[in-house]
Amino acid sequence: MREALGGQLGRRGFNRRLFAGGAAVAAGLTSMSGALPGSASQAAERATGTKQAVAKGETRHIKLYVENLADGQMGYGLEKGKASIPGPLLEMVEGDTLHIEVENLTDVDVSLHPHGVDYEIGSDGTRHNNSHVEPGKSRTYTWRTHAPGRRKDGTWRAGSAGYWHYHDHVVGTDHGTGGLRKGLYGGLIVRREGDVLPDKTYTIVFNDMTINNLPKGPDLKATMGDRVEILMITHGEYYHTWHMHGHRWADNRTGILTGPDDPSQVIDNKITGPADSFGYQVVAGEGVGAGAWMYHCHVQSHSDMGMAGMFLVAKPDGTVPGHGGGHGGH
Ligand SMILES: [Cu+2]
Repeated sequence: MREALGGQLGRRGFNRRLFAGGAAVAAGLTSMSGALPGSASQAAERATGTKQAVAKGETRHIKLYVENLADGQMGYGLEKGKASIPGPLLEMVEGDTLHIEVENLTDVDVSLHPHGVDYEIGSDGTRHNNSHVEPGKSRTYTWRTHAPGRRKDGTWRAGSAGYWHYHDHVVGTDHGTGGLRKGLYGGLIVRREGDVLPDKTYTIVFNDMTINNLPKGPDLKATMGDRVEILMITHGEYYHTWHMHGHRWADNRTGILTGPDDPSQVIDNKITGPADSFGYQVVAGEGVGAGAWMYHCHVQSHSDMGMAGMFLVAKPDGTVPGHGGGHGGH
């Protein structure tokens, strides 16, 4: 559980302002509807009563430590001694810039390589352009993001929003094969202005035959009605399928239908290969109630070998029906 919450804990400190901003806009809309810019009021129409991402074009600086963990594993952490697998969940809104100073507390070269965001070659995190970090040293990587926009030639340039991830690219081999295997990976979410914000986010990584480098999947805890976000990432040697019992999502950027005519397929199972990532939100227990809802890889031999865990949806009194008589424990 600690591993699964690593990102959550990191996010709480890192992203509090984003959530506060979203809440302020949502509250403002109830008293000022019609007086707000188009994108914000359209977002409110889409999801009245939810908190939404607000684009502020912020530039932030954070520090990320790379540390050795028990059993030869490695992790990223926002504080010394707090490295986790997966590493902390990093969140941005389109237009934000993030400077990440990586300090290497291990005795091998490490790096930070992102998917999805804009960065110059010096922030690539690869050995061939010398953008790795030697033992005891630090290096600052810069990630930028942008909203969708029209190019001069009239074509559309996609925005940065998406469910992405970051990882080491130099431990073991020049592709970071050793770093990925040992746990040097984490989730990165870039939101678009107006995106619905979740109550909590769980980062789940199928890494070879493990989930978050654990022999079996961690418990994902929620209470009925919570808006729970899943960021699903795959690393390693195998293809998997991600399946969740009792809950479904739209196979689009956010996992949320944009309207009754959104043509996105609604699914509860998705194939995923190395370095793929996707995400979505569900309302815990919606239409099905509280319970110990299983999630697992649906490749049968994989689930039989332990690639499974529980989405524990508690009643308001804290009990989880059908789960050991109670409080979400084992
Ligand atoms: Cu699998």
